[in-house]
Amino acid sequence: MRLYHSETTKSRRARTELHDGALVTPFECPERVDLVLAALRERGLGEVQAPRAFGLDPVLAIHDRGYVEFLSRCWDDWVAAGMVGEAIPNVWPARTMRGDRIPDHVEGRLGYYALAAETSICAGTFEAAMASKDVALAAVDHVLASGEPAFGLCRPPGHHAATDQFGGYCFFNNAAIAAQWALDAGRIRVAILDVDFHHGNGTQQIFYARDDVLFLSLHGDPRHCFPYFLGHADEHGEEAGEGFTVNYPLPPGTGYEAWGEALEDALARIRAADCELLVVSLGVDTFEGDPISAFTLASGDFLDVGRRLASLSLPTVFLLEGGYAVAEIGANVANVLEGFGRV
Ligand code: Q9C
Ligand code: ZN
Repeated sequence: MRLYHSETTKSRRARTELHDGALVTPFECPERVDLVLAALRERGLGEVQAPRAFGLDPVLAIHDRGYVEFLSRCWDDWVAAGMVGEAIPNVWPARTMRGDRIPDHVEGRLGYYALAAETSICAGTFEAAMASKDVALAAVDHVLASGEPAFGLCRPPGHHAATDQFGGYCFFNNAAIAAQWALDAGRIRVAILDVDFHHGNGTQQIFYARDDVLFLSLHGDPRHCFPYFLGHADEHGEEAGEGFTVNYPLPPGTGYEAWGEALEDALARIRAADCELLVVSLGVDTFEGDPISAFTLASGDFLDVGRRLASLSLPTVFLLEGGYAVAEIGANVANVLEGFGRV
């Protein structure tokens, strides 16, 4: 399996995350990258390569131009406005106000382009997001060219990022950008299987009305879990996309047996859908030791996850999403990839 990694993904090191009413050191930290990389190397899972720079066009195929421009300038504008801490949104165009005017002031713009407040923007954030999508694009490009599977060590993650909103530690939707790249390279239909603990609200929103991307997500029930406002079982796509979104909301405390049953249902739907490429949004925050999540998968279960995914026999690209039990993140990711390769 080919592995892609960029040192530039570590150029974002936020100091603050609004968590439980306090500003804490962010769970989504650059150490995650080094720990995953070390585990992949130790297991000899494949050759590690750096991505080339793919530029902004593949980003603009998914994201709004004004949003990308906002992200590229946010930190400089924030500093120029004389702010004290990191850029944290604190006001939104909520239900009772207008959402059709984009403010000029960076504080207002932050709220307009944010879907949550835990993700502070700091120096290096845009550069890291650019490197992260380059990792995803290099990985999918390799799969398309060779048929061989690939893993992209994306960081920051992507699946919460919507057309014009960041949040949930995500800025560019790496999986969506990779899927669109495959479609633009001639693939007719792509499946995105999201196994991160959290619902992939951004990926769902991006493809909700489309029939060229089948999106399936196993996640903590939004009645109890972030992102709270999307990911219910009755969301199944709209217009041409009717039937091309499938959600498996599962209760907090779900273990591997029940999770695996949902996975088997998702795999059956992928088998039935005539897809030419599988993009796995690979979060390992389903792990029992994850500090902000509520499923109870054991490290060894991730080997079986990989085996089950391999049973699809599809060209497959894995892109890292969440996983915050940093001591075990390397072993958990490596287990999925080893299980996949073993079949
Ligand atoms: N205070 C990903 O896994 N907050 N994002 C959760 C903790 C946001 C997770 C509650 C979690 C975002 C890619
Ligand atoms: Zn997650």
